[in-house]
Amino acid sequence: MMFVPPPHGRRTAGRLFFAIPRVCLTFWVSALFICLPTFGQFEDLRLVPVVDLAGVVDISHAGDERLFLTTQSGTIHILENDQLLTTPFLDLTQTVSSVGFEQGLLGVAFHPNYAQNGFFFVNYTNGDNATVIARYAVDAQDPNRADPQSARILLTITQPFDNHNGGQVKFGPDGFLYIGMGDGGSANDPGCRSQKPDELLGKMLRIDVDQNVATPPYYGIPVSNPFVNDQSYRAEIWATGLRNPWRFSFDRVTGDLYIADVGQNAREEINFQAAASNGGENYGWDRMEGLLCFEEDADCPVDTPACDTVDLTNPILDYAHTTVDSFCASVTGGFVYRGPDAPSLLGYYLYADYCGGELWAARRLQDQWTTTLLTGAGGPFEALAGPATFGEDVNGRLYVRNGRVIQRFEEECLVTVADLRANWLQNVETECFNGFVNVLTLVSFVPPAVN
Ligand SMILES: [Ca+2]
Ligand SMILES: [Ca+2]
Repeated sequence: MMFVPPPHGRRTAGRLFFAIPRVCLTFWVSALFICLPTFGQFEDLRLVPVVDLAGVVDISHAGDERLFLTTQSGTIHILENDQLLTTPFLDLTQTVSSVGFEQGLLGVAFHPNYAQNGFFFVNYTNGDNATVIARYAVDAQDPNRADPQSARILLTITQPFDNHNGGQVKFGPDGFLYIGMGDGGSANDPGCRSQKPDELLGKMLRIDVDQNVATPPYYGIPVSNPFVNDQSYRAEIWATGLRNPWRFSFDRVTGDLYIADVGQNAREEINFQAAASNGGENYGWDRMEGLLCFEEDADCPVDTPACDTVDLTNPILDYAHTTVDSFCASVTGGFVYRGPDAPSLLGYYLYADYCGGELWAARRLQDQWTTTLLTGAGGPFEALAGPATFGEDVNGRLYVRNGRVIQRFEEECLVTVADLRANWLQNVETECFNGFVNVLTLVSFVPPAVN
């Protein structure tokens, strides 16, 4: 293991004086502090290196304190108390094909009742270049090992090209497994697969893994899936019109779904689906790329909505490739921050660009989405190196891949609620004065129930 120093691990003595001008205004209203945002809100954020492990594309947890790190080449490793266990949890390198740049073991999701049933689900590319969704179980004798003989294949989805495989699998707050599928690859969705109702490509899928647990296909269709009564659709489809959803996540507090969709040559986008959604959204590809019109294929279904009509759901945020500091642009979706370590990020959705290394924090205020660049001039971070994935642990701590290193978001001067209550005056008047601002946010923060 190799550790590198955090890029911004500064700690300034005597910062009390300098901190005063940017301390937010506080009021005591109905027993709640209200903290107005101030310029420089994010300046005490830092990224703390946790582990050096090459090729991580998924970071997840099983409902306990361990972190599971998945490499594109096909291994799943356990990080326990920030220490990497020597033996992988599961080694699928002989099963997974990662020949193509976007192929490999791309996602892992642990069953909401993992502690009882030991089931987890993987998304990988097989030797035929197809996407496989498979279930595995933990070893009955060893909680840090999976049983490689336990594999049950739920879905095998043919991929016409080796790129745009999506790859994320996650359980929603409804207990169903969501699967992000890319459009099959090449460029410009040559088959208009994202809009075809009988194709699983270019879609968000939703399946019930608690049906047919012991018999093929080892899943069933939730009766509330949006197209179960339309025979022209595959019943697994939850939403359509995606190009290459490279990372989606659920806000662990609200249940809202955020889908980052990689664009073609012009725009990268973030899509939002409220927790109350009944599904069936059409996210537009390839009629639209971000907020721009794209193309009208002759082989699209005749009823495919036209660009910029109400039947398409526009992204909440998009950005131009020309704004990214790189020859390419490729969005990596993150999470809404709900952890204990970085209070200034609470409620913000974090996302990054894999090519340029930019990192943003977005939030909605009065139905307007705004985003703040956290990297480069004026931001707390330098550009990240190939941020391929984010990940949450059981407590909501947030991690990001930066080069080979997995790093955790933290705030430099953090005072805990317990600290504050024990001796708040001391905390206010000592070197953690700036942390006081964060504490105010922390006090009003209600930790979410896990799973
Ligand atoms: Ca097309
Ligand atoms: Ca779109």
